[in-house]
Amino acid sequence: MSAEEQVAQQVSDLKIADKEEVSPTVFKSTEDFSVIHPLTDSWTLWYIKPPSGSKEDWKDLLTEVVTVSSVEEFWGAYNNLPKVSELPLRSDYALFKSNVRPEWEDVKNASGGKWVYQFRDNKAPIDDIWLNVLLGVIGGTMDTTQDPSVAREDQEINGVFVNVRRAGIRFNIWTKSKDLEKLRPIGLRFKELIKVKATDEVEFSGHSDGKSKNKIVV
Ligand code: MGP
Repeated sequence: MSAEEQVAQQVSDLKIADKEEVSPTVFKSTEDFSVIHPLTDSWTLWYIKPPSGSKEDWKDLLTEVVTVSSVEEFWGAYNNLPKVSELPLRSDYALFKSNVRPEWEDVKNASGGKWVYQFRDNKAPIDDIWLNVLLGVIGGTMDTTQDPSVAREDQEINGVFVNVRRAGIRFNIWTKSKDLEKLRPIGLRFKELIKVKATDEVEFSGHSDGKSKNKIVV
């Protein structure tokens, strides 16, 4: 089995293993340690396989792997999936709120954009950085708009991508809007979570802005 087939097999095994019985949550009991810890949102992990030819439809590359709604489900999924460093070139992982597809076309992404940083050398601890990004997103520490005074539908982060590319591993934070006042603190927080220097720049661009227009850096 090739490395690429092994990754596909692990992804599909996890899809089958997903969801056993529903357990009581921590809100029901503060003493019973078998209870589960719900997340504020459900998140879906997607695997995007490398295109095998130039004519392949983007939609055919996407596989919905697993949806997690609790801390325990998150670790169950994370511990059974290939690490980013084991993925084939030109593949991606994406983790999105379960009501948003990881596509520009989704109505919740269409007016938004993404903060991006690409590690151009192969010395960065990519697996640790991706885990940091995942925890920052599901735990709500990445989304500086996620405080109790902000309505859920006004929160900015829809999801995150990691792209495995020859030029280097690229991390992307997809946002709902292009409102820079709200997005600048998220960009700065993103820099902290991926542990780049303050002088390194992360770049924001809108999904509909084209290649070079309207790029903002922090
Ligand atoms: P990419 O993964 O964002 O960048 O998109 P990459 O691989 O570095 O390549 P480049 O083209 O930006 O230099 C790769 C390709 O995947 C795009 O050109 C699209 O064909 C397709 N694609 C990626 N995304 C995130 C989408 C999407 O949301 N919708 C559609 N329709 N196609 C997408």
